[in-house]
Amino acid sequence: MRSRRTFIQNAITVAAGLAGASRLFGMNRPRASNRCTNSTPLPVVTPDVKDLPFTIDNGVKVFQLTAEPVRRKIAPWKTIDCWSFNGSCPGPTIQVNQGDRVRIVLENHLPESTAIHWHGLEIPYAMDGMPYLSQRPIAPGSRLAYEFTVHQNGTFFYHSHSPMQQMMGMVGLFILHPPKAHVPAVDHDFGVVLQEWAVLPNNTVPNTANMEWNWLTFNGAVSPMTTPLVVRLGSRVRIRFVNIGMDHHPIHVHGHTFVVTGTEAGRQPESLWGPANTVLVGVAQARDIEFVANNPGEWMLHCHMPHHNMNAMSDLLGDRMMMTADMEDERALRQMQTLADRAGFEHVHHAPIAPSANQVPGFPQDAFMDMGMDEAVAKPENNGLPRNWSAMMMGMMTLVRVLPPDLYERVMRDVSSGYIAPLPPAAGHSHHHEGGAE
Ligand SMILES: [Cu+2]
Repeated sequence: MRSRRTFIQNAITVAAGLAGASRLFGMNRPRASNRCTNSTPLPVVTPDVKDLPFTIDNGVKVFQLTAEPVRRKIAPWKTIDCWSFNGSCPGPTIQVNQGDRVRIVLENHLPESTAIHWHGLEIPYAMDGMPYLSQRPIAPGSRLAYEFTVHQNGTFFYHSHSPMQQMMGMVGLFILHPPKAHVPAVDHDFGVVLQEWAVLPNNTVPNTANMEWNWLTFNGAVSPMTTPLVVRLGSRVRIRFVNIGMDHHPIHVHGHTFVVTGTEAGRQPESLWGPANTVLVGVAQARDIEFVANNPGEWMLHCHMPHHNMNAMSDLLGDRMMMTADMEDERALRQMQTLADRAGFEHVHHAPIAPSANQVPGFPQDAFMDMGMDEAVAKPENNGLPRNWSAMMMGMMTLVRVLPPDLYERVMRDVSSGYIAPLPPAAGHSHHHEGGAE
């Protein structure tokens, strides 16, 4: 129990997730991106989040969830106190098959009562998770079993129905697989949970009553700590987004055109698949997008709300102020280095500014905000990215790495073995001392 509580999600690799999911579905799938030959749906990979294992009891898939507080590292320099399922925020991903009978036992280790709602599932009223209506609140230290048969398929989620507990992080993906993969079949299937947090400067506890959010996460991590989605060039990719917060998120992918193949109610008819490159994932909604990754590159996938692709967005207070407090280039750089030393970054640099910058009304806007932290977020999935790639990666953002087969194989081998490649030489990177001001 203790180890679960202190479990740090960002140590989990995609490889572990894949291996776990393959075991979960009893599949023998040595290579992640091979299209299924038997039309069995691929397990969904939730980067930075584990799958929830199960046992079988008389044909019923039995899952154990524990609602409990956890310290979650959302950025290399920011850890928050949120509420979780099984020490995971967002909660572990549940994956079952359409038609399965499932039993989910919720044990409450929170200091207050709770319950779980199964968002969008057409299940008996008694299982709906509504305290005082369909059930008694689950008191601290007690447990309750939910049991139902799932007859739908698609991207669903589970969450506490208490608004404040939701904003403390109590949500997780609930994937219902169809008996046969939807056509056209995908080669990669990812899940991404969108969350926002209001953590005031020098605090670790989210302010769930706030209306202004300063940390925006994909699967519980802000960029550049998010683990990229690594896909093979030419493969068909599905990404499932779920939003259980206070804000809407227009999710945008670079370099590709996708279709929206599903909502929180399951698969959409093909006649509704209009082309797009941005999908609005509203509160309480799920959206599945699919595209052919036919354009090689390190493509951004991010919420396009300007403040949602920033970290520590808190007016000009607190932790953001640390980076912008001094408008002199040299002193600002020293301040950034001080912060970086404290947070364990190993190098800091930023984009060039003009010698006359301080005479321009409005300065600074972006200057001093982009901080490279490649070392602090190094992981096999990032192998081969250019030096200082992490500098403009912030907030609700990750990369879709569309890699040619040889490079894809190499990165996936690294993911399996846990090998982290040395950073490429710094030579080519832009720095204000190296020719920024003409
Ligand atoms: Cu957003």
